[in-house]
Amino acid sequence: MKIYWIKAQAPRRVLALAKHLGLDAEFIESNGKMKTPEYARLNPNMKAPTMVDGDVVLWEASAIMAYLCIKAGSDMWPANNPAEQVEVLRWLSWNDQHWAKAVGDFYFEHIVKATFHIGPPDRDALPDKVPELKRFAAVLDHHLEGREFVACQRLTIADFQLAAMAHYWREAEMPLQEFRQVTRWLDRLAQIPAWADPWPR
Ligand SMILES: N[C@@H](CCC(=O)N[C@@H](CS)C(=O)NCC(=O)O)C(=O)O
Repeated sequence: MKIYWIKAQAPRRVLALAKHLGLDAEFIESNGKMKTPEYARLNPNMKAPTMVDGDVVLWEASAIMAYLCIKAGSDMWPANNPAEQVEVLRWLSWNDQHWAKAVGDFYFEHIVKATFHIGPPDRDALPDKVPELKRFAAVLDHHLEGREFVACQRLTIADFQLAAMAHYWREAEMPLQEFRQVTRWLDRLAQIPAWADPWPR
């Protein structure tokens, strides 16, 4: 199996899961190599992550995570439990429609720019984003009352999906301090070795 990655939040979810599940894969760092015709044949979006496993070529981190769980026999994607699948799917969708957009500008200004050396953070761009961030952080905070994990009362791919950018909340200056359940959940995830350090050597 090959996993194409760059040091960014979507590949991070897949790398962390592969490491957490102990999957054997060739990890191919692809920064600066995704706009080639060869890569575009695998992933027409020319983005990372991309996974190739025999004849299976897959892009979109959440789909790759589900595939890896099925391959490893892990219930982090509950392939054999329709009710749990619906529960996880709800949070994957919520992330993509709401949460990722709410935290994304903070992550971009502070983490993406620093990682890829594309200039200093534009802090003036962020105050306008605070109300939307707090609106959805409140939804998650309420949901996490009395829960350790986002879905199914155990670690699932929904946790990795939702935490991918929020993991950096302190460095990215996301105003999440008041959302104690969210920060507790993020700190708890950060104790998982593969989540804390997902990057291949
Ligand atoms: N929805 C996609 C997001 C893919 C994506 O946007 N990847 C970013 C990194 S987080 C990327 O490859 N950026 C480099 C580029 O656009 O050139 C997924 O979940 O896999």
